[in-house]
Amino acid sequence: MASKVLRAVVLGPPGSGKGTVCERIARSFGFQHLSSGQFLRESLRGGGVGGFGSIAAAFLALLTAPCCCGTRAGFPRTLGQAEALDRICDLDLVISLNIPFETLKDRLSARWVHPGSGRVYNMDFNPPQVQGIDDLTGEPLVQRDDDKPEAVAARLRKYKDAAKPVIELYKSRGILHSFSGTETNKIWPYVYTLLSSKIPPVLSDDEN
Ligand code: G5P
Ligand code: MG
Repeated sequence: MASKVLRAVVLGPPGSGKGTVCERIARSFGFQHLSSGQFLRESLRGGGVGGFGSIAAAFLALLTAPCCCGTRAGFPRTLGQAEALDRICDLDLVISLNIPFETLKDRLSARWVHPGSGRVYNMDFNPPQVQGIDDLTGEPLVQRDDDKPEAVAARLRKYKDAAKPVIELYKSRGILHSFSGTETNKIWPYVYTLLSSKIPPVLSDDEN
């Protein structure tokens, strides 16, 4: 059973490394990683018709699970979602990733994903052992439709407008921790140190 619950969210624009950082946090601290984007994709693949409301409800239910230590990538993304989250729990900390736009575009054009699990690869950063094939299942990897350059620009604009008030809200509460840079490997040690000050790790930072 978890001895302490830490409620953290990771915010950042498309391609900023939310998923990558959350995976490392999950491994290093024995947390569960929840991704709102992955929830949405799975729902659509499964023919889900409940819309974002039902996904949000499932996501919020998971957030309230007792003894669940977790990090959430991509939620809340709007002020309305932040207010909904406020009604069910108090966040301990918020990690915000600030990555230059050109870096985001480059990363997303080289991203490949395993649709079944959501596992993420990058042809430069963490390539699969065999090109185009998932390391664990041997199934084919795909590129996300929303990773095309024109879609990335639109996602980024949408993110900026929606995220600004959310970031301001958490800043005013003194729980916002922002990290800027172009490389996850350089940002990661700072994230690890921050979290280690709140909850004991199960792995050292270089084991990721
Ligand atoms: P998602 O799935 O949450 P986005 O757009 O917020 O989508 P995305 O694209 O999944 O975020 P990420 O998780 O921030 O990006 O980044 P990542 O996958 O870890 O890293 C990006 C790539 O860079 C990967 O290939 C990784 O290997 C590589 N990489 C990481 N670090 C480095 C590095 O240092 N160097 C290099 N070279 N590469 C690196 O949501 C999808 C959509 O669903 C909707 C929205 O429309 C959203 O756009 N949605 C919501 N809508 C409403 N409310 C919500 N709460 C919603 N959540 C999602
Ligand atoms: Mg992601």
